[in-house]
Amino acid sequence: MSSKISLSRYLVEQQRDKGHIPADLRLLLEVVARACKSISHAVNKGALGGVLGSAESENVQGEVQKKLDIIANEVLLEANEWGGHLAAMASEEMDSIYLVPNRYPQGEYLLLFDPLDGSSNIDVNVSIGTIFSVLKKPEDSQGVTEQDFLQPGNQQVAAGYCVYGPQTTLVLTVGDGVAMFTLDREQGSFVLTQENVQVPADTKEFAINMSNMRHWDEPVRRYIDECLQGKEGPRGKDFNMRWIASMVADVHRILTRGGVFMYPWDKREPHKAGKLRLLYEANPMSWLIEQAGGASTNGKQRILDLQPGQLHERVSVVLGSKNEVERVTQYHAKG
Ligand code: AHM
Ligand code: MG
Repeated sequence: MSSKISLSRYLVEQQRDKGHIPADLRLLLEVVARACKSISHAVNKGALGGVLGSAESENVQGEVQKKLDIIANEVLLEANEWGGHLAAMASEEMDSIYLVPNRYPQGEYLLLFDPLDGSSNIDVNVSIGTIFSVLKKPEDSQGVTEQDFLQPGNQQVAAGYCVYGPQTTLVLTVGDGVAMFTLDREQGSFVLTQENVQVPADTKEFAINMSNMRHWDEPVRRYIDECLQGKEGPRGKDFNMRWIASMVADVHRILTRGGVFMYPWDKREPHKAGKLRLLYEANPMSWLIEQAGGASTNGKQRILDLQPGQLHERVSVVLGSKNEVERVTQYHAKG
């Protein structure tokens, strides 16, 4: 008998033995994982599946959509709408919320996702991924409105991502630490490959898009400048840099070996609050990082405590190894 633990078994144990998640949430997560599996297949086919390149449309943020952005969005909607566990969904690729059609039973959860993060990497065969966050519909709410989604990240009941790289890996938290599952393509199932993931508190690796340096605010400049000075500078050690331009892949590296990731606010218009979206990028990633012992702020405050004002709100992000995130945050406090 194999001693491998499948995602299904992990979730059953979280429900039955640990009492961490109700049955409906377990089902929801199984469905999200199934959708990720099918997105992974589409991504893998690449040019053979005719899925590369741009579609002739823009999303609500005015970005040109890639064919795979749209496919991934549809896969997630179709997989999740009929199961009875959801009330509504929201996505980076959709202007407003998607209500579960009346012909299906309504559940009590809200699912938010970036169906395919790292869009600029799709056509060049570099890692991309799906990010998701699960909230509970507020109890007093009749029907579902956009307002119901505007909950701080500390209200999430599950969060995760699936990275489509050399391996397809699903990373999940339900508030009981972080677990990683690798897709076994022969069996067609996600298998637990790491539990109790921990981000080291210190690091010598940072991730930021250096081409934006001239737009950064002073505290970010100071932090990066000190890293670049290496052993001879105030930090007394040499730093390495990585920037994949897929948040999923950058965060995956940080969960695996530590590091600090930043997409800060900068002086360009119109993205005054940063580039990344609070509800379906920053919040789920922040919870994962915190569950692994790291930290995540917008430079000033804990991201998970921010009260969202809009569905597609953007936010500055500084996350990863705790001591580095605290340092960047202190520099902002002094500035
Ligand atoms: P996307 O959701 O449209 O793909 O944009 C988000 C991505 C992140 O994955 C990544 O960290 C960032 O954009 C990269 O931005 P840039 O191209 O400015 O380096
Ligand atoms: Mg994204």
